[in-house]
Amino acid sequence: MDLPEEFLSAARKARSCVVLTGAGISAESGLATFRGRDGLWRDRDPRDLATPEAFSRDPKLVWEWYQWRRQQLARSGPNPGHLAIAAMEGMFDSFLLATQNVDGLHQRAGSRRMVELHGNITRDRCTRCGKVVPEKADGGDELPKCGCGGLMRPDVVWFGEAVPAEALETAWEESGRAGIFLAVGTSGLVQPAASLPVIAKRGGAYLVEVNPEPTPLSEAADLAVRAAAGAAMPELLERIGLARGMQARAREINTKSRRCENGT
Ligand code: BV8
Ligand code: ZN
Repeated sequence: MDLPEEFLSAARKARSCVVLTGAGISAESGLATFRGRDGLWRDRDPRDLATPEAFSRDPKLVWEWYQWRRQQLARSGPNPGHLAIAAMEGMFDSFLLATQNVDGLHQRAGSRRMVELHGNITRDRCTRCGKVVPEKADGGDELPKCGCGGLMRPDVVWFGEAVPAEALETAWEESGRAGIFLAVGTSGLVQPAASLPVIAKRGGAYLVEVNPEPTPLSEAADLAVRAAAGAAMPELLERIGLARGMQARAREINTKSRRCENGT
């Protein structure tokens, strides 16, 4: 992959790095994106289902959709794109991954320095007392209930609901200070997440977009890598590592993530 000198110099000099990911980074793990061709669930638009109104109107339908997504997730796992981002943490003094994804694949890939902007599908939350528990097995026709009698819901942020304040604060602060910002696998349509690259750019970050398609972020990007994240991220990781004089570490990480790719 040809990379401009400005990218390599930004990668060399940056003291802090922020990565924003969206559904596209989990596409190569076999999970449907929100807005791609495969993004629709049966004949419904996810955006009509991921709302508190849909849940109060028909909790059974919304639960069916989440159980279907949990089944997809159970058969899935992190791909080399997730692994490369987890490895990137150790290359910068300050690093933050802000994910819009709710699939938990970044944590399974080893990411630790991260915030979940939209919650996590592997947890349930009580609509009455707010208690959060690990997801319960599919109870068939019975809707999951809390010990307090309240109806459980997936612990995710729906459209029209506030993103967890602490996660957002951290993401805003780190983005404003980032020397390099990577927007990976996101259509850049959902707010307030889509404001992060804009804040980073305003703070002087070098902005990289990794996405096979152009998005509303493309115009502001200093570098658009028109490729799938599973292929591009290990390559970017190695080049960033080389630029930062971490040859051995970059190569070792890459072999590991390539091994993951061939499932060895
Ligand atoms: C809120 C969890 C207010 C559920 C999700 C301005 C300011 C503030 C809010 C708004 C605003 N304008 C509009 C709003 C409202 C709304 C919004 O942004 N609407 C959009 C659609 C216009 N925002 C909200 O409602 C947010 N809440 O603002 O509340 C508030 C404040 C205080 C008090 C009360 C209320 C909450 C938004 C969170 C919604 N929840 N998910 C669940 O998942 O079940 S969002 C959902 O979309 C997912 O999280 C998803 O990740 C996210 C964003 O989509 P992407 O990740 O970008 O995925 P997408 O499919 O769109 O794109 C995939 C991309 O990957 C594509 O570009 C594709 O080309 C690329 N790709 C494909 N394959 C690959 C690839 N890239 C790399 N490699 C590949 N292999
Ligand atoms: Zn409860």
